Amino acid sequence: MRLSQYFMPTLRENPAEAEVISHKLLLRAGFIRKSASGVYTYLPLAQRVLKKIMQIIREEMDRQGGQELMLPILQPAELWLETGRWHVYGPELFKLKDRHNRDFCLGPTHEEIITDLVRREVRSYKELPLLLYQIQNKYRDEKRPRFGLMRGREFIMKDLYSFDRDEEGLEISYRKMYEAYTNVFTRCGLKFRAVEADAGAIGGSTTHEFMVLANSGEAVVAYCPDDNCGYAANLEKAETKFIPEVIGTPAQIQKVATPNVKTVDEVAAFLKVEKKQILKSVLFKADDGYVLAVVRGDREVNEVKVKNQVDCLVLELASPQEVEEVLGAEYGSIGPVGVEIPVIADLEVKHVLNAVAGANETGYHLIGVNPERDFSPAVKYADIRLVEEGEPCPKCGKALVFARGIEVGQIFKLKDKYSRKMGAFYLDENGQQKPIIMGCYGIGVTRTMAAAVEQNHDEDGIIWPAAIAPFEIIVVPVSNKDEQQMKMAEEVYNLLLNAGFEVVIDDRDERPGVKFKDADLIGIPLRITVGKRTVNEGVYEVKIRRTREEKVFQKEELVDGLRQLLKTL
Ligand code: 9G3
Repeated sequence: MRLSQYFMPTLRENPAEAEVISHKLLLRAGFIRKSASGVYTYLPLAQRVLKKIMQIIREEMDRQGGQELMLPILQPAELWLETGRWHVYGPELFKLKDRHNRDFCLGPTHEEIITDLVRREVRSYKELPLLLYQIQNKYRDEKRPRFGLMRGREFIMKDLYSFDRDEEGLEISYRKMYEAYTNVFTRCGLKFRAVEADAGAIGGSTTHEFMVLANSGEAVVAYCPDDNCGYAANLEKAETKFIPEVIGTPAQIQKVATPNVKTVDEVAAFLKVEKKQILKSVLFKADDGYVLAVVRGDREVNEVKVKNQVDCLVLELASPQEVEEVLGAEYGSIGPVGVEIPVIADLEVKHVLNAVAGANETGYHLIGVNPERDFSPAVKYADIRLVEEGEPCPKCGKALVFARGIEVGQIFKLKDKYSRKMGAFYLDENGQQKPIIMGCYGIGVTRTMAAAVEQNHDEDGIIWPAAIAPFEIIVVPVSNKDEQQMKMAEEVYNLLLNAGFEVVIDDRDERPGVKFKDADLIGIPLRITVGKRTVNEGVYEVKIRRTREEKVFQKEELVDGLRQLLKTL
């Protein structure tokens, strides 16, 4: 490929609208353009990267026995009404009508469509297991599309669905996908971690997220530094290792005035107590009811853990007005003593024997609170707090380490959630009808491309891992005016093409500085400079994008030398 003809519109300035580095660099380097909010055009450079990622995914899915198919993007409302998800997802679904006024949506995911297919076609245990997948555009009308390719409204996803006879079969399919995903992200040259996650709205038990590690990631993962232990979970899921710490000795409960003292820090300063002696109370609205979560003042509430303790569909923070209505006080003065709504307290709370808590009267706190004595007997104690870095690993006790990551893959056990709702049954060896046991497994393809940039860049631009780089090598003649340089550049370009490399030549009539800057920006792993030294001494300077290291090769050494180098990048 010749850069003089290549459709690669680069930008000199950083685009103002881009909030994250991958968005900035992919725009600047001419990989993507925005078409509408959360909708992007992938230019030739991006298409090459995406095709490589998709090829790796296809090979790894096929290796595990996956069969590729293509499901419709346009999906009839009837199927979504069967599972109830037409209304659950509401405005996030892109809905449309055909000329007969029939309702459709653009597929945000394909559980309904594929379960419909399988319930019609699969009859017997002999036809199971099945692993079916596709790579396709997905549509989600996000409230706030953000961060470029990270949260688009149209994006590419690989989605695979497994169909098994029973849970043992599902376990095997799940492990196959875990292995496939590990291979995919390893082959893409990305640093990543598989972490336990909360199944949340999807339901089911076990779930793992595959996180590309990057400081800009939105998600926090907690992991054990000991590879033999291997514990890793996202922050919402990460369990705490409960170590009872008795704080204080029982005292008489008393109400004290704490005017304008609201936050835990203010209470600690005003009453001259340690933060861990204070009880922090947070009111949640759980469907139509309320629940009060209580943790020690030096801890934070983990909303996901609270939700798992409460039998409800939606759990959200109560508004200041709701706090007033339910507890009769402002947020800074609420507490668990004497309330009529359900109270869930963290395991540690029970051991604060002389605690400070809001009095449910604005401007007042209670001191000398003893949970066992003063809370309603209906209180429930559970792990509902966020784990902190350095706390003991719940599995082996070593100090946990935190890292930031970007979720690029997720694997779920759906079990019979969809097959029961939609009537996807099979007949077993004894002629008995049973629900098909399902799993679903997704990789965000366009998000993986963006995550690769978030993880691999420097101040000059992108640094593609060789396996997913748009080109492996860029040949740069320093001066287009120098006929000898141009001739030698063309020669080496053809030599490398014939040797099977993915190579591009920068034959544009630009100053060398511009060419070098663009090569760095686009992020091609290896750059070969053809300049005076090449003409005079017959040597080729090879610059490694990632390390900025320069190596010098004779023409005869070039093909082998580049092949070796690329293996390491
Ligand atoms: C919707 C809308 C948004 C959604 C969903 C449905 C997320 C939805 C979860 C999944 C689960 C798995 C197959 C591949 C692996 C992940 N956002 N999810 O179900 F209608 Cl609008 O997509 N699906």
